[in-house]
Amino acid sequence: MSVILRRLLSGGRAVRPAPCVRYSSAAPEIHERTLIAVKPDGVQRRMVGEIIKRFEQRGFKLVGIKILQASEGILGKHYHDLQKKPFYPALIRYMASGPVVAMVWEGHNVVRSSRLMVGETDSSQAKPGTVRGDLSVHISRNIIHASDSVDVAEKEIGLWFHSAELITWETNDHSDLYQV
Ligand code: IDP
Ligand code: MG
Repeated sequence: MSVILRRLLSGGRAVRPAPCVRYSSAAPEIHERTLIAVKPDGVQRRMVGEIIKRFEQRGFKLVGIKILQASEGILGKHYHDLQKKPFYPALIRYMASGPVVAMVWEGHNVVRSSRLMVGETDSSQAKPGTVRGDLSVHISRNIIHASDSVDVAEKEIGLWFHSAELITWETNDHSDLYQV
């Protein structure tokens, strides 16, 4: 508020300006990352863009992305904990049935938030508004993977990506380029 405006509002009396409070423009540094993978059914159904859109709109930052035909070696490590499950062989066949789009997303609480965005493992139980709840119907074709804890995310990112494939980038303000 200008000094003149302050005087007017205070009936002409001189008013000591309010102490200037400086807010730091630097946002806290956020390093939490998670592995998101569009599974072969999601790629086949052309859902990659829809899924990226949701993560971008939420405000997360894409720091790694690639399309690959996952080997049985990588899938065996990725789903190591499920080896004894009856559906394990079918799961590996499904995950190897076509290309996967693997991504690393970064942001505040990204692991927890992305699990909520992805929804329940069983698509038939996944809430509307979630990726699985909106785009899939069955647990065996649930179109997306998201790491389920920060520790697991770190391991999964290390399994699917070389560190040189991950890009650390700053958020710039390009608003001057988009003024109409
Ligand atoms: P998540 O993907 O939600 O973390 P997990 O329990 O880690 O779920 O299972 C990994 C994947 O294994 C699931 O996303 C799904 O593709 C598959 N899966 C899990 N349970 C079943 C099942 O009962 N039948 C068939 N496939 C399953
Ligand atoms: Mg899991």
